[in-house]
Amino acid sequence: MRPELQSYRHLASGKVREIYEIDADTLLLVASDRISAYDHILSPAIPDKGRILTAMSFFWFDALGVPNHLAGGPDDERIPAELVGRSMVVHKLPMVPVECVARGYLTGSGLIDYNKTGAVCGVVLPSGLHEADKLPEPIFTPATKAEQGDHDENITFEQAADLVGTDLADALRTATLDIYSRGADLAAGRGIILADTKFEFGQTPDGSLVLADEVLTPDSSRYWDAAAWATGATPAERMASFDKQIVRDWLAAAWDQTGTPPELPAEIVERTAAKYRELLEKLTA
Ligand code: PZK
Repeated sequence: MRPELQSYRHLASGKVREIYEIDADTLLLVASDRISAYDHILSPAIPDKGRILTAMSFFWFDALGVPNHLAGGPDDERIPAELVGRSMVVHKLPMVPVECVARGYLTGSGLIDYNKTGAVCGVVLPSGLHEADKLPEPIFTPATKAEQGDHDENITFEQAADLVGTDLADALRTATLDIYSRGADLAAGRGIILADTKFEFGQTPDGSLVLADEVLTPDSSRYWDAAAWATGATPAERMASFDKQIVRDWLAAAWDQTGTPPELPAEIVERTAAKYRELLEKLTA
Protein backbone atom coordinates (compact mmCIF):
# COMPACT_ATOMS: atom_id res chain seq x y z
CA MET A 1 0.00 0.00 0.00
CA ARG A 2 1.43 3.33 -1.03
CA PRO A 3 1.13 6.12 1.55
CA GLU A 4 -1.12 9.15 1.26
CA LEU A 5 0.73 12.41 0.59
CA GLN A 6 -0.97 13.83 3.73
CA SER A 7 1.10 11.44 5.85
CA TYR A 8 4.23 13.46 4.98
CA ARG A 9 5.09 16.86 6.42
CA HIS A 10 5.51 19.58 3.81
CA LEU A 11 8.96 21.14 4.31
CA ALA A 12 9.47 23.65 1.53
CA SER A 13 8.26 24.92 -1.82
CA GLY A 14 10.38 25.99 -4.74
CA LYS A 15 8.87 27.87 -7.68
CA VAL A 16 8.02 24.63 -9.41
CA ARG A 17 8.83 21.89 -6.84
CA GLU A 18 7.89 20.75 -3.35
CA ILE A 19 9.79 18.90 -0.62
CA TYR A 20 8.15 16.60 1.93
CA GLU A 21 9.68 14.73 4.87
CA ILE A 22 9.19 10.96 4.73
CA ASP A 23 11.11 10.36 7.97
CA ALA A 24 14.05 11.82 9.86
CA ASP A 25 16.53 10.64 7.20
CA THR A 26 14.47 10.73 4.03
CA LEU A 27 12.81 13.35 1.82
CA LEU A 28 10.36 13.28 -1.08
CA LEU A 29 11.15 15.76 -3.89
CA VAL A 30 8.14 16.38 -6.12
CA ALA A 31 8.35 18.09 -9.51
CA SER A 32 5.20 19.89 -10.69
CA ASP A 33 4.22 20.78 -14.26
CA ARG A 34 4.57 24.49 -13.46
CA ILE A 35 6.92 26.60 -15.56
CA SER A 36 8.53 29.90 -14.61
CA ALA A 37 9.96 32.63 -16.79
CA TYR A 38 10.94 36.22 -16.07
CA ASP A 39 10.50 35.42 -12.33
CA HIS A 40 6.83 34.52 -12.66
CA ILE A 41 5.07 31.20 -12.48
CA LEU A 42 3.08 30.99 -15.67
CA SER A 43 -0.33 29.58 -16.37
CA PRO A 44 -1.36 27.09 -17.60
CA ALA A 45 1.17 24.41 -16.61
CA ILE A 46 3.12 22.37 -19.20
CA PRO A 47 1.64 18.85 -19.43
CA ASP A 48 4.10 16.18 -18.24
CA LYS A 49 6.94 18.62 -17.49
CA GLY A 50 7.36 17.23 -13.96
CA ARG A 51 7.58 13.65 -15.24
CA ILE A 52 10.00 14.54 -17.99
CA LEU A 53 12.37 16.45 -15.67
CA THR A 54 12.21 13.68 -13.08
CA ALA A 55 12.99 11.06 -15.73
CA MET A 56 15.92 13.22 -16.83
CA SER A 57 17.31 13.44 -13.28
CA PHE A 58 17.09 9.65 -12.87
CA PHE A 59 18.76 9.17 -16.26
CA TRP A 60 21.63 11.47 -15.34
CA PHE A 61 22.15 10.10 -11.83
CA ASP A 62 22.53 6.67 -13.44
CA ALA A 63 24.68 7.84 -16.37
CA LEU A 64 27.03 9.93 -14.24
CA GLY A 65 27.70 7.20 -11.69
CA VAL A 66 28.89 9.56 -8.96
CA PRO A 67 27.69 9.31 -5.35
CA ASN A 68 24.18 10.83 -5.21
CA HIS A 69 21.33 11.41 -2.79
CA LEU A 70 18.85 8.92 -4.29
CA ALA A 71 17.35 6.59 -1.66
CA GLY A 72 15.15 4.69 -4.12
CA GLY A 73 14.06 4.38 -7.74
CA PRO A 74 11.21 6.02 -9.69
CA ASP A 75 8.77 3.38 -8.40
CA ASP A 76 9.76 3.45 -4.72
CA GLU A 77 6.88 2.27 -2.49
CA ARG A 78 7.20 5.41 -0.37
CA ILE A 79 5.96 7.56 -3.27
CA PRO A 80 2.20 8.28 -3.09
CA ALA A 81 0.40 6.75 -6.08
CA GLU A 82 -0.59 10.06 -7.61
CA LEU A 83 3.03 11.31 -7.55
CA VAL A 84 4.77 8.28 -9.07
CA GLY A 85 6.81 9.44 -12.06
CA ARG A 86 7.47 12.94 -10.80
CA SER A 87 9.05 12.22 -7.43
CA MET A 88 12.42 11.22 -6.03
CA VAL A 89 13.01 9.64 -2.61
CA VAL A 90 16.31 11.03 -1.35
CA HIS A 91 18.56 10.85 1.69
CA LYS A 92 18.30 13.97 3.84
CA LEU A 93 21.79 15.43 3.96
CA PRO A 94 23.44 18.56 5.26
CA MET A 95 23.57 20.72 2.12
CA VAL A 96 26.60 22.77 1.11
CA PRO A 97 25.46 26.40 1.03
CA VAL A 98 27.04 27.15 -2.37
CA GLU A 99 25.33 26.79 -5.73
CA CYS A 100 27.85 25.07 -7.98
CA VAL A 101 27.60 26.38 -11.54
CA ALA A 102 29.69 25.17 -14.45
CA ARG A 103 29.71 27.15 -17.69
CA GLY A 104 31.07 26.02 -21.03
CA TYR A 105 29.42 28.86 -22.99
CA LEU A 106 28.80 32.56 -22.33
CA THR A 107 25.18 33.48 -21.56
CA GLY A 108 22.81 34.57 -18.82
CA SER A 109 24.34 36.14 -15.70
CA GLY A 110 27.77 35.07 -16.92
CA LEU A 111 27.43 37.30 -19.98
CA ILE A 112 26.23 40.24 -17.84
CA ASP A 113 29.20 39.78 -15.47
CA TYR A 114 31.63 39.47 -18.42
CA ASN A 115 30.33 42.59 -20.16
CA LYS A 116 30.80 44.60 -16.94
CA THR A 117 34.13 43.21 -15.76
CA GLY A 118 35.76 40.97 -18.39
CA ALA A 119 35.44 38.12 -15.90
CA VAL A 120 32.73 35.77 -14.60
CA CYS A 121 32.81 35.26 -10.83
CA GLY A 122 36.41 36.46 -10.89
CA VAL A 123 37.48 34.10 -13.68
CA VAL A 124 39.13 36.40 -16.24
CA LEU A 125 38.18 35.56 -19.83
CA PRO A 126 39.68 36.60 -23.18
CA SER A 127 38.38 39.92 -24.52
CA GLY A 128 36.01 40.03 -27.49
CA LEU A 129 33.68 37.22 -26.51
CA HIS A 130 30.00 37.44 -27.45
CA GLU A 131 26.79 35.88 -26.20
CA ALA A 132 26.61 32.10 -26.87
CA ASP A 133 30.36 31.83 -27.55
CA LYS A 134 32.14 28.71 -26.36
CA LEU A 135 34.58 29.43 -23.52
CA PRO A 136 38.24 28.39 -23.88
CA GLU A 137 37.53 25.84 -21.15
CA PRO A 138 34.62 25.22 -18.76
CA ILE A 139 34.68 27.47 -15.68
CA PHE A 140 33.35 27.12 -12.13
CA THR A 141 31.17 30.11 -11.22
CA PRO A 142 29.70 29.66 -7.75
CA ALA A 143 26.66 31.49 -6.43
CA THR A 144 24.90 31.88 -3.13
CA LYS A 145 21.29 30.86 -2.78
CA ALA A 146 19.09 33.89 -2.42
CA GLU A 147 16.02 34.10 -0.19
CA GLN A 148 12.95 32.60 -1.81
CA GLY A 149 11.89 34.55 -4.88
CA ASP A 150 15.22 36.32 -5.23
CA HIS A 151 17.98 35.62 -7.72
CA ASP A 152 21.06 33.64 -6.76
CA GLU A 153 24.05 35.94 -6.41
CA ASN A 154 27.25 35.15 -8.27
CA ILE A 155 30.36 35.03 -6.05
CA THR A 156 34.05 34.52 -6.61
CA PHE A 157 35.89 31.32 -5.75
CA GLU A 158 37.51 33.22 -2.86
CA GLN A 159 34.08 34.19 -1.50
CA ALA A 160 32.99 30.54 -1.77
CA ALA A 161 36.15 29.55 0.12
CA ASP A 162 35.32 32.12 2.82
CA LEU A 163 31.87 30.50 3.17
CA VAL A 164 32.83 26.81 3.28
CA GLY A 165 36.63 26.69 3.60
CA THR A 166 39.30 26.34 0.92
CA ASP A 167 39.42 22.54 0.92
CA LEU A 168 35.66 22.14 0.42
CA ALA A 169 35.58 24.95 -2.17
CA ASP A 170 38.36 23.17 -4.07
CA ALA A 171 36.48 19.88 -3.90
CA LEU A 172 33.28 21.57 -5.14
CA ARG A 173 35.10 23.11 -8.11
CA THR A 174 36.73 19.82 -9.05
CA ALA A 175 33.50 17.81 -8.74
CA THR A 176 31.43 20.44 -10.58
CA LEU A 177 33.78 20.67 -13.56
CA ASP A 178 34.21 16.90 -13.70
CA ILE A 179 30.48 16.17 -13.67
CA TYR A 180 29.78 19.00 -16.15
CA SER A 181 32.37 17.73 -18.60
CA ARG A 182 30.99 14.20 -18.46
CA GLY A 183 27.44 15.45 -18.95
CA ALA A 184 28.48 17.77 -21.78
CA ASP A 185 30.36 14.94 -23.54
CA LEU A 186 27.38 12.60 -23.34
CA ALA A 187 25.00 15.33 -24.56
CA ALA A 188 27.36 16.27 -27.41
CA GLY A 189 27.22 12.69 -28.68
CA ARG A 190 23.45 13.19 -28.99
CA GLY A 191 23.56 16.49 -30.85
CA ILE A 192 22.97 18.64 -27.78
CA ILE A 193 25.11 21.34 -26.18
CA LEU A 194 25.05 21.57 -22.40
CA ALA A 195 25.81 25.30 -22.19
CA ASP A 196 25.81 25.53 -18.40
CA THR A 197 24.35 23.90 -15.33
CA LYS A 198 23.93 24.26 -11.59
CA PHE A 199 24.60 21.46 -9.13
CA GLU A 200 23.88 21.25 -5.42
CA PHE A 201 25.87 18.99 -3.16
CA GLY A 202 25.20 17.39 0.19
CA GLN A 203 27.79 15.81 2.43
CA THR A 204 28.17 12.47 4.15
CA PRO A 205 29.16 12.44 7.84
CA ASP A 206 32.80 11.94 6.75
CA GLY A 207 32.58 15.07 4.59
CA SER A 208 32.60 13.53 1.11
CA LEU A 209 30.39 15.15 -1.54
CA VAL A 210 27.05 13.74 -2.64
CA LEU A 211 25.34 15.04 -5.78
CA ALA A 212 21.85 16.20 -4.73
CA ASP A 213 18.79 18.08 -5.99
CA GLU A 214 17.66 17.68 -9.60
CA VAL A 215 20.50 17.01 -12.02
CA LEU A 216 21.04 18.34 -15.54
CA THR A 217 17.38 19.17 -16.09
CA PRO A 218 16.34 22.10 -18.28
CA ASP A 219 15.32 23.94 -15.07
CA SER A 220 18.90 23.72 -13.73
CA SER A 221 20.72 23.83 -17.08
CA ARG A 222 20.73 25.43 -20.51
CA TYR A 223 20.52 22.96 -23.36
CA TRP A 224 21.04 24.11 -26.95
CA ASP A 225 20.64 22.29 -30.22
CA ALA A 226 24.17 21.63 -31.50
CA ALA A 227 23.22 21.97 -35.17
CA ALA A 228 21.45 25.31 -34.57
CA TRP A 229 24.45 26.57 -32.59
CA ALA A 230 26.88 25.57 -35.36
CA THR A 231 24.93 27.22 -38.19
CA GLY A 232 23.26 30.15 -36.37
CA ALA A 233 24.37 33.61 -37.52
CA THR A 234 23.20 35.41 -34.36
CA PRO A 235 23.29 34.52 -30.67
CA ALA A 236 19.49 34.11 -30.72
CA GLU A 237 19.75 31.60 -33.55
CA ARG A 238 22.63 29.73 -31.92
CA MET A 239 20.75 29.51 -28.62
CA ALA A 240 17.54 28.15 -30.18
CA SER A 241 16.87 26.25 -27.02
CA PHE A 242 15.05 23.01 -26.42
CA ASP A 243 12.72 24.25 -23.77
CA LYS A 244 11.70 27.64 -22.46
CA GLN A 245 12.79 29.76 -25.42
CA ILE A 246 9.35 29.40 -27.02
CA VAL A 247 7.71 30.70 -23.83
CA ARG A 248 10.26 33.48 -23.33
CA ASP A 249 9.97 34.67 -26.93
CA TRP A 250 6.16 34.67 -26.84
CA LEU A 251 6.07 36.47 -23.47
CA ALA A 252 8.63 39.06 -24.57
CA ALA A 253 6.38 39.95 -27.51
CA ALA A 254 3.02 39.67 -25.72
CA TRP A 255 3.78 41.33 -22.37
CA ASP A 256 5.50 44.52 -21.15
CA GLN A 257 6.77 42.71 -18.02
CA THR A 258 4.64 44.73 -15.61
CA GLY A 259 1.92 43.17 -13.49
CA THR A 260 0.79 39.58 -14.03
CA PRO A 261 1.91 37.78 -17.19
CA PRO A 262 -0.82 36.76 -19.66
CA GLU A 263 -2.08 33.17 -20.01
CA LEU A 264 0.00 31.10 -22.39
CA PRO A 265 -1.90 30.18 -25.57
CA ALA A 266 -2.58 26.46 -26.10
CA GLU A 267 -0.23 26.41 -29.08
CA ILE A 268 2.70 27.75 -27.01
CA VAL A 269 1.98 25.22 -24.23
CA GLU A 270 1.88 22.31 -26.70
CA ARG A 271 5.06 23.39 -28.55
CA THR A 272 6.87 23.75 -25.23
CA ALA A 273 5.69 20.33 -24.01
CA ALA A 274 6.90 18.85 -27.31
CA LYS A 275 10.34 20.44 -26.77
CA TYR A 276 10.68 18.89 -23.30
CA ARG A 277 9.70 15.47 -24.75
CA GLU A 278 12.19 15.92 -27.59
CA LEU A 279 15.02 16.75 -25.21
CA LEU A 280 14.36 13.65 -23.04
CA GLU A 281 14.14 11.45 -26.15
CA LYS A 282 17.37 12.80 -27.63
CA LEU A 283 19.31 12.48 -24.37
CA THR A 284 18.11 8.98 -23.58
CA ALA A 285 18.06 7.57 -27.15
C1 PZK B 1 17.19 20.15 -0.10
N1 PZK B 1 16.47 21.75 -1.48
C2 PZK B 1 16.11 22.54 -2.67
C3 PZK B 1 13.79 23.51 -2.40
C4 PZK B 1 12.68 21.43 -3.77
C5 PZK B 1 14.06 21.47 -3.58
N2 PZK B 1 19.06 15.53 -0.20
C6 PZK B 1 18.68 16.67 0.45
N3 PZK B 1 18.81 16.74 1.78
C7 PZK B 1 18.43 17.84 2.44
N4 PZK B 1 17.91 18.91 1.83
C8 PZK B 1 17.74 18.94 0.49
C9 PZK B 1 18.13 17.78 -0.25
C10 PZK B 1 18.00 17.74 -1.68
N5 PZK B 1 17.90 17.72 -2.81
C11 PZK B 1 17.04 20.55 -1.42
N6 PZK B 1 16.22 22.17 -0.25
C12 PZK B 1 16.65 21.21 0.61
C13 PZK B 1 14.63 22.51 -2.90
C14 PZK B 1 12.41 23.45 -2.61
C15 PZK B 1 11.85 22.41 -3.30
F1 PZK B 1 12.14 20.39 -4.40
